[in-house]
Amino acid sequence: MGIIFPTKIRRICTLYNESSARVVVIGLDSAGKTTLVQRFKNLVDLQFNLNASFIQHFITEPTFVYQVETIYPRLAPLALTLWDLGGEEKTRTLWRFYLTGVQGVVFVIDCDDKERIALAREELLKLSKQLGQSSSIPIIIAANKQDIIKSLCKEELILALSLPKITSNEWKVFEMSAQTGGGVMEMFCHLSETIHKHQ
Ligand SMILES: Nc1nc2c(ncn2[C@@H]2O[C@H](COP(=O)(O)OP(=O)(O)OP(=O)(O)O)[C@@H](O)[C@H]2O)c(=O)[nH]1
Ligand SMILES: [Mg+2]
Repeated sequence: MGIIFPTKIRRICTLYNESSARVVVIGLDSAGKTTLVQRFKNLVDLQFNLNASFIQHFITEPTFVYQVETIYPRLAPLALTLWDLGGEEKTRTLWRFYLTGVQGVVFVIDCDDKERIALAREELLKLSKQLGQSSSIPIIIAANKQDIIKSLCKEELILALSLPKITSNEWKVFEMSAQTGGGVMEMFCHLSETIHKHQ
């Protein structure tokens, strides 16, 4: 037993080449960013730990500035260091300071909050401009809260954000629910693979 365990750890470390990609998780307040990061962490925990259990509900507080988590998903080419930024109005002005050296962006949208879709679009446009010349940085749009029946679906969201016009960065929309976990692992694995290809 004492020999097998370190070997497994070494194999896992080799798989990731002990490196991680820097990613910002951005979006309006209450979009579900912190829940998403916690859900991803929980799903990865379930991949590795037989004693782990699915967490039904996360209790979150509005994020004050930022929180950071490095997460190592099984079989993804790169681990992800996720900078979960606060989305409240006064905190949004600080987002630009976290974009230096970033390799990927997850822009989280509450698809049930139709009244603020225009505001989310504005912030996404601003972000895209701030990324400036770094158009090789992939932007993942997390169409969150799909567990709520009246949420905008992927096609409706693409229209509402006028996505092809808004950014010159490579983008992709994932329907998901941080609450149920649906779509979460697929989204982060896609991001890890895309960043890995760009390296
Ligand atoms: N129904 C549903 N509720 C969700 C989902 N994701 C998050 N929530 C809820 O949305 C609320 C806000 O979630 P947070 O994760 O704190 O949002 P945030 O984007 O981190 O917010 P700030 O830190 O203030 O920027 C919480 O009550 C979550 O339980 C989801 O997929 N479905
Ligand atoms: Mg938060």
